[in-house]
Amino acid sequence: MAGIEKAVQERILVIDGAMGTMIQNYKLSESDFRGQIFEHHHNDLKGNNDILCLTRPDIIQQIHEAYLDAGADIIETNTFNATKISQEDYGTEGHAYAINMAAAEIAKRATGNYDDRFVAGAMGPTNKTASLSPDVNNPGLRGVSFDELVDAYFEQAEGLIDGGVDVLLVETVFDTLNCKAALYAIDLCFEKKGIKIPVMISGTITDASGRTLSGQTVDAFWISIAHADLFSVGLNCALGAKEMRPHIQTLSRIADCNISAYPNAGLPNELGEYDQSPQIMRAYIRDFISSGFVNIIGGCCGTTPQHIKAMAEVAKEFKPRPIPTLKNQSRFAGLEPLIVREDMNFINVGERTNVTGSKKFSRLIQSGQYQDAISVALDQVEGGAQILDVNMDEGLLDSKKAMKKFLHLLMSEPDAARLPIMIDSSKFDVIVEGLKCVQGKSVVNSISLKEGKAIFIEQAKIIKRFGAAVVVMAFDEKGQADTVDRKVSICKRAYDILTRECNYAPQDIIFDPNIFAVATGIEEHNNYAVNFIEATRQIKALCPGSLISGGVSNISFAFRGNNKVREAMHSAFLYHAIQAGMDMGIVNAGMVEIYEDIPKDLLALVEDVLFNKSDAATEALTDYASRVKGGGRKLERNLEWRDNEINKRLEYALVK
Ligand code: THG
Repeated sequence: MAGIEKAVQERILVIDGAMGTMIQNYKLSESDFRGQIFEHHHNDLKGNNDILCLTRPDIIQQIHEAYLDAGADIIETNTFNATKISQEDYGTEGHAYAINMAAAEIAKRATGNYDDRFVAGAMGPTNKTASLSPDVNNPGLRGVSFDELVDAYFEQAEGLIDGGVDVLLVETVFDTLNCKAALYAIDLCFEKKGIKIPVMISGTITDASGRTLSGQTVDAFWISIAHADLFSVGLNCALGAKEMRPHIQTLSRIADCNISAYPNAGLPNELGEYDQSPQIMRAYIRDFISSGFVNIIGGCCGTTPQHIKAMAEVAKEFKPRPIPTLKNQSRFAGLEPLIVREDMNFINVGERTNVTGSKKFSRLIQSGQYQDAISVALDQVEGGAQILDVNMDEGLLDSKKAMKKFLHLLMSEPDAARLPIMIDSSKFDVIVEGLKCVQGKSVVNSISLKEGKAIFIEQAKIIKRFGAAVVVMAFDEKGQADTVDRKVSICKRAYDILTRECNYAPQDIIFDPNIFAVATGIEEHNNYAVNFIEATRQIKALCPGSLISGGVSNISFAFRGNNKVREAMHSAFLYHAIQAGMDMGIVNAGMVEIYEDIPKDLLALVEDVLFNKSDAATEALTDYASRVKGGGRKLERNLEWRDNEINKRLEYALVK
């Protein structure tokens, strides 16, 4: 166990305060920032605090020592802006590695005089955001890509590790996609170096609504990063301790790792300064600690060694928060969380944002009408979809490009961005492209043992690095499983590989035992519904914690064009599959009718087909179908409510 892991079990750890304000006190000039190394640098460097690690290491070390003297257990390296992305503002991006390495060495030197103090390598959010457009007129635009962030964070992590930091701290996270890129890079870096050190994450809530800048709630933020085996998660900066309180409380309830909080010294005044005194701040911190919210506390903007001293005194009085044991639930997230609770009947995954599953969507995407294609997603949300399946697998499309463009636009549509995304493609590079566009915890649809175990493991590990859950199809080297035995044995084999060799939580595994069309006229197809339902029952028992899903509309492909019969088949099939343990399904959201509402004569015919009750079942249903051609329910978004007066509109919106 690393020293800090032992220390955090014994006491509440104190993290240091602001670096920037301490540097300001030295009233440094341009030439201090330049030193000798940058004497002839083409840009002004004043204000590039991180460059002081190279040009005035003496000052940075003094500041660290002041915080250590005040009682800080953890000091942060002076590297908040030391990625090549942020350093570009000063034309010093070529020095990023050197800054990080030097910063770590300075901090380590400072802790050298103490036992049991730790250096956290600070990794800021960068000055760019991967989830938001820098241009209001072009919501699909992004100022930085996932790959660029991974590249920059990898270099920073490597410099910090080479300089000897004890932990890495990804902090002031305002966009979870940036944070996920940092986690991705850190994981790559650990793999390259064959080491692992603790990782801390600290997000920031920038407005009173309790969301990150990129729009996530605190619980969605946690769900989106919980894959990374974190030492701690917490919040820093922003609005100060008072406003942070409810969000730290939430995190401390839902996160099964250490909790950190290092707020600003209150809200900034008109001059942008922070003036909460050490005494006042101590009271807030005492409240955090005595309420059992935190394991690590400290200060951000406006806090000084006096503030840290006051906090260290309070920290000594209390025991650290015990880490809670959480229920093993499947959790997904868009801007908001989706937690699969026991009392939840079924999760609807909207199927229509699929170029092979909707003629309308396909036409809109292929003609480049992406904004209109978004309305297909909104219709699914309105129809009750809780996850959106997005598929761009069409020969005439550049699927990677289409996936990226559509997801970027979708993410700027608040009503749709609330939902987790199911990234659906048979091409793994399209899936990876999709994963790079979403900040939440997505579901990959799908992987399988089709091309053997080695490729399966390779893909599973990449998905895990992005923090997504995964749909596994019952498909192996021999082909798609259609019998109960093959469905069950393939899923069990995949379950064992994922949980034992890829470190997957069972809750992140969703099996799809293949829903195939019945009543096609081919006799072998007649057992397909029964086989799915029976396999579901057995897989749920054999693979505890995992979920079962399937493409429900496949079952009725033989009745294309006859929505009345199709909808009856879908709901009757779901009624029985859910009882057998099916947890979620890809459906035409809004078009799944209630089992009890299916006309009894139709229901009898449908169930004869689904349960393969007689040789005449297919013919009887086909016969019925020919008499009720057309029909089916219409899903229309009625926008009349928008013409009402304001109170009625609000009422409608609230009820919705
Ligand atoms: N398992 C998993 N993923 C899947 C499937 C699955 N993804 C795709 C598919 N199967 C599920 N999605 C759909 C989407 C639409 C239809 C069927 C399955 C569908 N569409 C109408 C049709 O083809 O008749 C479209 C009509 C129209 O264009 O309006 O039926 O099994 N993991």
